[in-house]
Amino acid sequence: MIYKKKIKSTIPTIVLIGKTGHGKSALGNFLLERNYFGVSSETESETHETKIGINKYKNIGVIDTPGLNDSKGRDQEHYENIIRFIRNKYITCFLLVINFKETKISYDLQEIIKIYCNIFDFDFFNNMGLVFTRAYEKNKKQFEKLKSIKKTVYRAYIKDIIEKFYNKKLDNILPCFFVDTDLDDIDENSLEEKDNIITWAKSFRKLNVEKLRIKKNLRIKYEKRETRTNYDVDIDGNYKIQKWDYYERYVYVDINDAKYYGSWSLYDYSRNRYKYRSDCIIF
Ligand SMILES: Nc1nc2c(ncn2[C@@H]2O[C@H](COP(=O)(O)OP(=O)(O)OP(=O)(O)O)[C@@H](O)[C@H]2O)c(=O)[nH]1
Ligand SMILES: [Mg+2]
Repeated sequence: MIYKKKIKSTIPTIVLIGKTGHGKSALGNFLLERNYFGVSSETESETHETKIGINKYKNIGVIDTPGLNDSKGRDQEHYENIIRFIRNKYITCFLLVINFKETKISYDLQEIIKIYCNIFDFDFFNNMGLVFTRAYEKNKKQFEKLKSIKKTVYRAYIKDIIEKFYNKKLDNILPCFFVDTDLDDIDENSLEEKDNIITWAKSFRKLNVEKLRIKKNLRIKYEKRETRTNYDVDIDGNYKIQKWDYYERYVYVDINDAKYYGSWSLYDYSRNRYKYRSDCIIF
């Protein structure tokens, strides 16, 4: 029998992340220079599996992921699949995909960034960039102005969310790329940005994705155990019974630092019975 040794790919690979419908799969196709990932034509979320594609000519890999904050409540399933999938890949960077036409940083997007902070590691965000899709504007001057606003506002805001989440400062300045990923009508700016993205993605070493663990709940940052003791005394004839009851409960802290309390449950007890009154009465 011939055993084929599986050689791990060392092609630098980008992971596309972001909100449903913002254009991850379309960007994936744009970077691969062919229609490979399924792109949605409606508002329904399209991608349900994490998938890798390779652009052999540019020597770059792209991983498309399902958007989180899915309306059908499949976030946990999607998250677990993403982690399992990327753990053995040669990941060098992440691109957060944002729709250029959105006029403000939605609550949803903020929530999603916190989820990514919760499921990935701090180091990954030093290798993260922002890609604005649907980035086109007839008026060049207006386009440059909008790009500059996006860069200033989004960079600062997203950096702040990440740094607050980890309570650590990023080295990264969050590079911003602007593309219109329509393969049938590619403009010069997008072509240039594609090369910029690929060069940027190749400038990093592999991230340590093997160490990622799967959490039971992608929105829970951490859980901690709290205990309390109940002390009581019972009298039984000439005997005193000292009673200690030990209770525990779990406190869950979510990505917004809100706390949820589990119910108290008895996990141990002890009883101490001793005579405290003599049986005979002395006159
Ligand atoms: N013209 C244009 N259309 C875009 C661009 N990016 C995305 N779209 C369109 O936006 C819709 C959603 O894009 P998708 O790539 O499917 O979005 P997604 O982020 O993969 O969504 P999920 O798979 O649901 O997470 C599709 O109809 C795309 O054709 C862009 O840069 N230009
Ligand atoms: Mg998709």
